[in-house]
Amino acid sequence: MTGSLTANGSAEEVDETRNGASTATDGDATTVDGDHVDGERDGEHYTFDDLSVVMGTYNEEEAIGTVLDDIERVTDGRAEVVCVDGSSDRTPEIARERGATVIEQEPQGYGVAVREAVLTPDRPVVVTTDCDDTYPMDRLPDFLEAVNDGADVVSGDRLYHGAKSMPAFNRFGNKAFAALASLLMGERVHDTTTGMRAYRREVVQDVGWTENTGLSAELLIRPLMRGYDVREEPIEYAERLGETKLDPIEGGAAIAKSIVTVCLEERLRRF
Ligand SMILES: Nc1nc2c(ncn2[C@@H]2O[C@H](COP(=O)(O)OP(=O)(O)OP(=O)(O)O)[C@@H](O)[C@H]2O)c(=O)[nH]1
Ligand SMILES: [Mg+2]
Repeated sequence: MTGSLTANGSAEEVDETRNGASTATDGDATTVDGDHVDGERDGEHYTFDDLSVVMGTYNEEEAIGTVLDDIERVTDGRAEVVCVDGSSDRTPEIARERGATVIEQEPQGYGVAVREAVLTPDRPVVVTTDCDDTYPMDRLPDFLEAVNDGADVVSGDRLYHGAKSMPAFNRFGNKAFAALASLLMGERVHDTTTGMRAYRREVVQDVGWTENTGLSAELLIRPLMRGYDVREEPIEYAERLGETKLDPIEGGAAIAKSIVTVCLEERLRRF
């Protein structure tokens, strides 16, 4: 059984035959072994009414107003917004004022918050973002379109356009994480640690998640290695508003460990 990773950076059209069904996708389609059978979709066409945008929020009062206003503007107020919040500043008040659902949680790290955030919605399409105004909410329509085109996971690739606003150390680290994951999966991925992705809800519900700081990488690697249709979508990446919540050294080591652990676990579960 096979799955596919499609990098939407190139415009070449290819036909790929999977599980006896023929599908056409944009970009270079390559396959990895997995166990997810991608059946024909029942002509579902999702709109913003089917979309939840979710995020962990931890003292993001400088940015949250802008991020939520952007989501409201781009989706005509139709997307649901869920914030899993550990803040001691005005972040949750600002979120509630703008109609978001706020779930309070003691701060325990990125992955603990984002795992709860992705598992909360009952809408069929879930998009993650950071609450720091780094990710382009203007691209939500493109992410939804890719899901409507058959993608199970659409992963925002910050490095495709160079990510010049990213600190050089982080850029180097993110490239190294992608190289490590690609090597271990036998499949080229370009950005394993991005915070902006769209998921079909079944994917986040069906896979068990174990990582904390490394959750972003896990959310890409497990679906890909299980044969889901995972596509990378180049995105612009902006400079952060407010303070980072990630220690680059400690966080980087945790992410590298998660990548190795998750890739090995996924290889072992094939036997
Ligand atoms: N609820 C909650 N949210 C968190 C926690 N840690 C991080 N976050 C949120 O998770 C998102 C990602 O954290 P960032 O600090 O942006 O981490 P990063 O993107 O790796 O680092 P930057 O490059 O500085 O943006 C942000 O929206 C944070 O507010 C936490 O312990 N609890
Ligand atoms: Mg961030």
